[in-house]
Amino acid sequence: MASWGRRSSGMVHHIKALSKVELRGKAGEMKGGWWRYPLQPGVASALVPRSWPCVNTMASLFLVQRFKSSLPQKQVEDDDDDDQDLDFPGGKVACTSEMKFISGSYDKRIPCYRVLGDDGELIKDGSDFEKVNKELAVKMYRDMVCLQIMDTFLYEAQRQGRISFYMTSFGEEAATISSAAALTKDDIILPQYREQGVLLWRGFTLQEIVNQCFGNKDDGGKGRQMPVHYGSSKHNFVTVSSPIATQLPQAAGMAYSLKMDKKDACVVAFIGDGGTSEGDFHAGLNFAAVMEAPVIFVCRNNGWAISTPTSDQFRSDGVVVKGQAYGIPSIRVDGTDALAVYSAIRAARNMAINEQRPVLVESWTPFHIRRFHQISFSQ
Ligand SMILES: Cc1ncc(C[n+]2csc(CCOP(=O)(O)OP(=O)(O)O)c2C)c(N)n1
Ligand SMILES: [Mg+2]
Repeated sequence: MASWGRRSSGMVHHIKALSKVELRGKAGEMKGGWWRYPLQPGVASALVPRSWPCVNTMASLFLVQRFKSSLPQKQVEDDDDDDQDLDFPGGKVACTSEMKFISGSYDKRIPCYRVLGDDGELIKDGSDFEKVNKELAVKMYRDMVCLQIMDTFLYEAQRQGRISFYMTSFGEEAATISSAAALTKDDIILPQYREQGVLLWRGFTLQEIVNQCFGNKDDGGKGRQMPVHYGSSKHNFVTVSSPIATQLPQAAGMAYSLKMDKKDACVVAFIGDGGTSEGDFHAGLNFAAVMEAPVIFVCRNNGWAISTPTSDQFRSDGVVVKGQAYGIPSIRVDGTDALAVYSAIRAARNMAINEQRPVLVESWTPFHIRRFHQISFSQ
């Protein structure tokens, strides 16, 4: 146990040292208006601005036009005879003599909200996004770099047999760090297992992460959990639970308790695309919708549940449309676009708290980073 302790503290030292070097080394390479930070060769990137054209001189953040949220449609337009309307729970429903099945898909897929293009420039002047000040932006970038370096060390440690299990966030740095940046520390996080970036953002130290993964004497969970099953009440981060999707019904219930206590906070439940194939995903969304609970469901859709592609999991247009089916306002966002994720989560938080209702965010992260890097079991 003592030797594990020594090894883990050495690792923390290396991660910290590399984080600094990385930041200094890359700074000289900044060119152009916006800087796309390469995460790995061939890996999609998080986007970071060079000159921060969006920086707000005031310390606070600009207000952004809120996404419109609509209550479930109560009244269906009716071009037939009004007398034939059916009065059904939820509102009147038009009658039609035409036998017509609704389609299983839309003509067009739901668009993906992006602020930054592949070149790192704003896609469009006047884009609908929330600007960040320089201090916040630098912290976002620093934590993304730190997260990737930490992942590299712990992934290698797993491959070397030092720890039994590890989950990286490669390609998903912006999806988690930008989400964390958009929240307050009163917001309660229910993670799946790949959201260690949120913990880092909230001040959970590298040493605490490594203690957990090594299950050493300083681990807050006393070594009783598998690696990556982090948790910290101090950071409002509920311990990772091995059976995926169980956190969703729990999130709905927890959010309902915030609602009853009239708290100015929401619950944020993360889930992978694979998690949406579990019954708990549907139970959680429906429960939250009916109870009008202030919870944000963030689905990191990376296209795979270990080796099962999304095409073998569902035939819907991804995950975003499932929210609509439950009467939940939903958005699809580019999970590698730090500003888009930040803006979407800020808007979702406003909506969840001010309107006291759930919101679903489907965050698309790179589909081509496969399990070899993302999941490390001991086999
Ligand atoms: C209820 C349950 N079934 C199966 C598993 C095994 N399992 C662990 S990770 C995983 C894949 C999850 O994929 P996804 O939700 O897309 O997350 P990703 O790893 O892609 O981030 C599965 C099936 C589990 N942990 N819990
Ligand atoms: Mg997945």
